[in-house]
Amino acid sequence: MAAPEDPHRRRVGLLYDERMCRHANPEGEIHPENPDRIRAIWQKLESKGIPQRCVVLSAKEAEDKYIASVHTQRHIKLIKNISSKKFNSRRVRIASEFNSIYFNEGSSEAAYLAAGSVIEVSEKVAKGDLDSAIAIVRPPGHHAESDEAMGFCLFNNVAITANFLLNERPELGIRKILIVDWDVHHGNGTQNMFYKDPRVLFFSVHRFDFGSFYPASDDGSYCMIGEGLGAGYNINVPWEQGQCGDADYVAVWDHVLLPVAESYNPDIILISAGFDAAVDDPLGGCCVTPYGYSLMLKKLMGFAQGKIVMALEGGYNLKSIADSVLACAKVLLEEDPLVGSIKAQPLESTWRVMQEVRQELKTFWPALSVELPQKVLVSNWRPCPVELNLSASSESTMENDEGASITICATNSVEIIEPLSKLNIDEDNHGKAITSDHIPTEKSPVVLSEECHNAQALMPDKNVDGCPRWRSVLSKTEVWYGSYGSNMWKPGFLCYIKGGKVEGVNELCPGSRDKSSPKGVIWKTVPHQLFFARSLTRAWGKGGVAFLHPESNKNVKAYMCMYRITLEQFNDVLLQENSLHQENGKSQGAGAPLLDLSDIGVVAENKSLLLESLKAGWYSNILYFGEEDNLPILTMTCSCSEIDQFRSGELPVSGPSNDYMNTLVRGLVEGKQITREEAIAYINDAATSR
Ligand code: Q9C
Ligand code: ZN
Repeated sequence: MAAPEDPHRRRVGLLYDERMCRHANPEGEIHPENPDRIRAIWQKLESKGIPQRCVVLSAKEAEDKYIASVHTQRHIKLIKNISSKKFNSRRVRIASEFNSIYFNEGSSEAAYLAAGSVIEVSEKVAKGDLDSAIAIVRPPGHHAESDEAMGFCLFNNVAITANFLLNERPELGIRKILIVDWDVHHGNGTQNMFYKDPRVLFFSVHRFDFGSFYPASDDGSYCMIGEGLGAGYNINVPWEQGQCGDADYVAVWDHVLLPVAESYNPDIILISAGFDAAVDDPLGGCCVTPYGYSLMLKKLMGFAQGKIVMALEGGYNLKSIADSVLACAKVLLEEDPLVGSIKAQPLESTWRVMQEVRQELKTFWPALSVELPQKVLVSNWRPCPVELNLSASSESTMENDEGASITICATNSVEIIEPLSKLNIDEDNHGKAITSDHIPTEKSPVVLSEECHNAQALMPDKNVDGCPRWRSVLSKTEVWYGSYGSNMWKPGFLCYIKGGKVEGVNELCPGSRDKSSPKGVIWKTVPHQLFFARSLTRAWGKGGVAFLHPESNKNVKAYMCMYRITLEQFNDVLLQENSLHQENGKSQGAGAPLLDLSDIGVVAENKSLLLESLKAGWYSNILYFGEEDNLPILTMTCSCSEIDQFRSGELPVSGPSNDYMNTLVRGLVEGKQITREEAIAYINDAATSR
């Protein structure tokens, strides 16, 4: 029962109660949904010292009035009474009238405790008393319909809780709830309860097998997108087959769930956390590892201020579920960085399913309307460079303004690094044009300009000119800013100086305070690897963007277009580059420059400098490449720890979008450095490197 003393430590609620073990199969027969499931989980957590690091809570029975928000009085009455003596002779027969249900003397109490427990921890998370929580409950809930027990589920614990937060505790400010149902079965009950309700976004990823996998109804199809006001707020990702594993789930997270979650911006996330998609589960036939579950969870922690509640649903291999819950608990406790890697490629069917889902939902979620820039490859990956095909293809109806389209073709020259880095190659599109990207328009222009911070507006501590003092100091120092990505195209870069927006870019830039043009432009190559990472940017939509490996490597070279600008301007470029991405877009500048005069000396000495004030940004690492005309040459890129995260899959990696790609080629060609063919070859190379 020890609460963490360190106020900075994350407060994670953990609920377990032995009374929920009293619900058991009366025949004494072996049943997959048995009391040992939650005992095994609890024992594992205890053996690893997890409870001592959490806020341990015990179960509470749910009140009927809360259950009544999703269940009929008839159903509540049945579950309330089914364990009483007067049902002794009829219990088994009644159970047999339901689909996959048993009842015994302990069922009523367990059902009330399971529902009450999820309510209990969720209320604490919503209040902020806890950061997140895990409710180790049974019986599970997500198959339970309003008037029907089903699929081992008596009350729909998660649905009851969602309604409780929305209707009974409005003062807690929970207006939008994301339910993520990663149980291997479709959460039919939850779907039905919120089908017309936009306050609950229900997302379920489940085996469907074209309608033959339990619960084997069409409800689990990707066509079920919600109705009325709830249209667009029901998302099903129906696997066509078993064998789905970490790579498939992570692909769906990166390409469906996370873009939608980002736009929906939930106030809390409830996870219907079944672990029957785990490797070795006897019912699921899938192969998600504990590492996979921990990644799925970690990727959700960036939303809803980390307010996440996991409620156990299914999961029938005792060791698998215990290991998986342990991995999740560690993530919530923010124990230490994840270690592990994703061993397989997404299945070919996963690619197809994602396309179908995105197609179905793209009018509701513009972030999904972009064609996936690259195809997720099936298991036998062949590395292949990307080739720009600048002659317009008549097959492509969605070419960009230049009529350019991208062709991707296979070769077999590049060594394989980390598996997730291979999510960026398209095998079927060999020799064919891929339609070009749309720019997502999920935010209104008003929101966009609010989020694109005006560099001038960020600076208090003003002197008489209305400018902070550091600006006048840094405006007298010049540096070379070495650009290696889209800023190599001068009109693109000038937005960061003069303000405005260039075609193909979905972003209005405030520019620098000092809008004077660069005093010089020269090109250079540096011995660093260019690569593409991340998967979505505000400016370019879907697709990765260019980074330079922070460490030098004599065997490679990267082109850099260097602009001679003032250190004040460089600070404004840094600020804008790091504000592109909404989750990292918090303004940091305030009264002090991001990179001061004294920092120049430090970076010249150490060759690189991690800016603490930008550590949430994508380009927090300043690199130094010597001098030109006695002025330092600087650029910005990711940190070394982010390189590790790209490799582990903790951060997404993705090839460039068409528009982004074209801009790089344009920069290199218009800068008269290399021919178009050479530029294409150069980017091909980078697109298959990490
Ligand atoms: N032939 C949960 O995971 N299977 N429920 C019945 C009948 C029922 C699973 C098979 C599976 C229910 C919460
Ligand atoms: Zn299940």
